[in-house]
Amino acid sequence: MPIQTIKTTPYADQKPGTSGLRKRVSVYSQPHYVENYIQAIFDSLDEVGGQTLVIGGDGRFYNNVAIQKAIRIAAANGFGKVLVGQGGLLSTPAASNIIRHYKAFGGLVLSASHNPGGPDGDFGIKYNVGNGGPAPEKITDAVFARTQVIDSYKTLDTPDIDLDVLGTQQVGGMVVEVIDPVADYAALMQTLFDFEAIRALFRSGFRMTFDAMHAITGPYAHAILEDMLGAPKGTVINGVPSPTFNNGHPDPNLVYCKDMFDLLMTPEGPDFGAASDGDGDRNLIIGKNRFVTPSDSLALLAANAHLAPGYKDGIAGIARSMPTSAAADRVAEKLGIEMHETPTGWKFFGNLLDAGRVTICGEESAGTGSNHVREKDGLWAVLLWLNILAVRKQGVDEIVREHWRTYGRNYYTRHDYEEVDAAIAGKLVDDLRASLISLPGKVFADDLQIAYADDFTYHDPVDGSTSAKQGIRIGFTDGSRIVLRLSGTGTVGATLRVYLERYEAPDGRHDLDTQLALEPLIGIAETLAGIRSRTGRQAPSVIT
Ligand code: G16
Repeated sequence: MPIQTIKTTPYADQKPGTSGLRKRVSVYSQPHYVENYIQAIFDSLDEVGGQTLVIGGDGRFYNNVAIQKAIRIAAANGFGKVLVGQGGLLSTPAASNIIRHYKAFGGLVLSASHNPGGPDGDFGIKYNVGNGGPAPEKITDAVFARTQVIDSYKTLDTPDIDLDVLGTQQVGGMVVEVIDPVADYAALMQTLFDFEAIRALFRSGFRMTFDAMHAITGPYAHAILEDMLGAPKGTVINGVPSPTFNNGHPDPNLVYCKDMFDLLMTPEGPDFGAASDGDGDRNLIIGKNRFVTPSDSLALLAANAHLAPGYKDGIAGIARSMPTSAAADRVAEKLGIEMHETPTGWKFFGNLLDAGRVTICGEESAGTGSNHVREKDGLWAVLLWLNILAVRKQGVDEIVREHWRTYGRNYYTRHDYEEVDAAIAGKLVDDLRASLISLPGKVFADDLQIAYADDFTYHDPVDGSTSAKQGIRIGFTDGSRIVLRLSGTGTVGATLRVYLERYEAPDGRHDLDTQLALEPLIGIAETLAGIRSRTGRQAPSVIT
């Protein structure tokens, strides 16, 4: 079968963000757009001849089109084999596991995560390397550079392959194997968690609801929670993946899972509520009368991980992204283990996990995971919570309160200003950055005194690389913090994120309303950055 070399011209906007290249479907649908990007990825890698590539996505609109293109380009570039999930489906953590389990060269993960899908929604392509994790900046920078000069790509003139039939097919000289998307992942979960204890929990009448949000975790949750762990049928809701997420927004937060939250706050509601996002790497955890913030969840999972068989010997260390609250730091301190603060983006955890320096990682953006894969993992977090609940025989609220009495509470919130004019947002950040040097020592109401103000630079302790300009940190003498940065995952304009945190000691007040507890810091952020006057927004678009 002759390899076709197709002439093309570069697109200026193919710079990967926090997590791959996320754009509107209308952008991805432009002639050669997908082809350019995938060829640029392959051109930026070492020799791919004869190697195995994993491909899968969250089933969103355009998934099937992009997968067929990717398979042809992979074949034309000399890959020996492609492993693809049946129906083109693989959750992001399952894709990471498949790459690792089958020792593949890397993988293409097709998703725009929690962003809406459909013809007017978003699509995304991310390349993961052989450790199963997102490509490091060295590679994403090279990919972007390549997209700017690309003048041709390679493909084959072959019919679409049937993604619904398990087994092998041939595309040019390359084998394509369609695999069960769930089996290997479910087997991995069985090695980590005490399935018998969780089965007993469900037998005892414990009730949960899991919202798959019409996204990728439906098949995984049905198989693991209902079929393997014996949760009653109906525990998983919205469990059939839809290309448009049933016209919903697959972001498991208190805005898009408000119905579940409300249910959990009622006496007749279930004991436990959870949800995952478009591609299955984020999680939402709600107990009866208790929402657990992602930052607290990270700390709680780290403190209790030893109760699950996969972590029974303890954890080596914890890593969190810089804007994530310092709740986990207190756990690491007590356990006497390493604690790392990294830039936003799961890719920064890869080296620490590979080097065995940390076992559990997490981010304020509803992501937690461990060294079992190199992505955050929504269902993993849910199963670890279930394992902990089964062993401790306590409710979520009780466990959370005990945790605060031991470690103190980090009140925490994030205010997002979405689709702000990019130039205005950029200037706001630049001006704040320029003022940082003058801030230490300044005192505000409530005796809040600035201890340090900087723009976070990460020095990777494993490979020595440096990543600068990762977000503005303003720290106070009492441990409070304001963090401000621009999102790297938005697709329209700029999203300004303001993260606010205040520490309350173990014997302090743990029952305050979060927004009220953080009010003084919210005021200081406004004073320092002038968000309202500059953006014209009177309130954040989303508060989490
Ligand atoms: C991605 C990244 C995360 C990051 C999040 C938010 O999550 O994988 O590491 O924390 O975006 O990033 P930003 O603040 O730059 O928008 P996901 O679930 O969208 O892949």
